[in-house]
Amino acid sequence: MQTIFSGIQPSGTITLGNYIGAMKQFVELQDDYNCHFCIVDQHAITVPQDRLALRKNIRSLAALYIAVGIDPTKSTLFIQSEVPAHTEAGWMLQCVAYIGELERMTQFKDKSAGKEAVSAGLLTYPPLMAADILLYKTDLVPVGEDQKQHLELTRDLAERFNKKYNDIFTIPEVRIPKVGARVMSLQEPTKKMSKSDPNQKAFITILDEPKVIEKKIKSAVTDSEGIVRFDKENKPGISNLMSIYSILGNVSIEEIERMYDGKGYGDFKADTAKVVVEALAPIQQRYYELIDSEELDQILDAGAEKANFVANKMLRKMRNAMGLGRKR
Ligand code: ATP
Ligand code: LTN
Repeated sequence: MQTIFSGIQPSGTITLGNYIGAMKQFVELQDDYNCHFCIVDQHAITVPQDRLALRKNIRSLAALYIAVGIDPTKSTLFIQSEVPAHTEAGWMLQCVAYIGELERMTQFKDKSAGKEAVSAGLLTYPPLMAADILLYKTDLVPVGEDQKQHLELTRDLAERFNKKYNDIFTIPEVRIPKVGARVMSLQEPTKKMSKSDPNQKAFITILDEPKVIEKKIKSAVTDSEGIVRFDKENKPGISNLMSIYSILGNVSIEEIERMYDGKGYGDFKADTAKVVVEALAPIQQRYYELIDSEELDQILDAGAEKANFVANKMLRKMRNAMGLGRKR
């Protein structure tokens, strides 16, 4: 069986973008792969976080993984900071990475733009991500489109390490969904939907209540043409809503165009909201059952134990390859 690794930052409640671009595919893949899903809290602290909010978001993300359908008997679910091998391997890979290539990462450029104080961790974020992936001999990394560049760097670092030290790493492939790889902001549909967007109206979280979802979709930016037609370039707002409808409602884009032929944006938006509310209802119900349960702690304890075991084996190989410490 091939191995999968993916991570999500506990930087806020996950959005429809995270769900459609990442989590939904995790659920579909877990029957066919040896899967590891991680709550990457060490990555979240590369930007300022409130400690209480971070704690809450970590637990909430864990519950959401289970609520969307991750089965802990099939997949390993764990918190990154509970497996210290990640930061140690991340350090070693920082020493393999070049500053120039890290400065070229678009996520770094986007997140540091216009900021007065930028943490060094924001720059060295990708080698830590590479460590996450490489520690588990990962074959496949399912992520949204925005992470493609980080995956290319991970492959470069793995190849460089293999050549320079010892051939120990599997070179991972990226897996990007065909539809929904880039769910756009509801307010600026040329920008990706992001959970850390300061404008709350720009994203729908997976825990938003029906009324909130209706409101956000109603106020989503569209165009003045008034025709429900898929055209990403000229009609990014409507096309984005159509993609969301299509994926969550299991209806093709062509079918949606037919269904709303001659109807206005009002009807289309109201129905899109309905589709979203219905898709999220069972997830929300399971989430509230789990969030304060002991079951969740047991799942995370078991996940950390399994992950520590696997990661430590690779970490020992890395230390040996680089000549750190004494031979073990
Ligand atoms: P932040 O706003 O804190 O940077 P984010 O919302 O961009 O966070 P991440 O935690 O960085 O989310 O990403 C988790 C996963 O969700 C990744 O696989 C990423 O590619 C995917 N993802 C994030 N935003 C979108 C989006 N708008 N459309 C599709 N996939 C997305
Ligand atoms: N950088 C990713 C989160 C992330 C990740 C990973 C994804 C951290 N480590 C390992 C896949 C594999 C993000 O911002 N979405």
